[in-house]
Amino acid sequence: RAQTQTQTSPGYVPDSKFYKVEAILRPWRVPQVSSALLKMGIRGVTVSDVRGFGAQGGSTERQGGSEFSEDKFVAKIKMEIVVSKDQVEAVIDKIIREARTGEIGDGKIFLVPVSDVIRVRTGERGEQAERMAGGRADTSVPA
Ligand code: AKG
Repeated sequence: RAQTQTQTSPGYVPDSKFYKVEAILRPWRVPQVSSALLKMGIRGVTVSDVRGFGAQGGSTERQGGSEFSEDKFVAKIKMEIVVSKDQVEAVIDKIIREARTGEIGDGKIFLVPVSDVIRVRTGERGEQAERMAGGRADTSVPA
């Protein structure tokens, strides 16, 4: 496990079947994170180029008395992964393990309940849409 302070389980309130793990990460750590997720069987990952700042106001070292301004946005990657509840903690642990340097700017993870998952190709919903499946048997729209 990563050398981090691990909080006790949040109990997932509001309770949901699916959650989006939204991670704001250092761009150069993203290939390492995504290949680790692929290795653990995660197949749906969305990434976006984003810019932002957190508690440090975009500076790696906070200068005494200095105010942050809009030009302090730092380039990050937002990685979004929707998984079923039982996969949430493993995904979070993996992201922390692969993304953490221990320095300011490692990013943050947000956990968001997801109401439903719908596969566009088939119209499947819920667990059918979330699980990895393919091939012809999977192409018909359920009656
Ligand atoms: C923050 O604004 O909270 C930061 O961590 C700035 C440093 C960085 O993101 O590289």
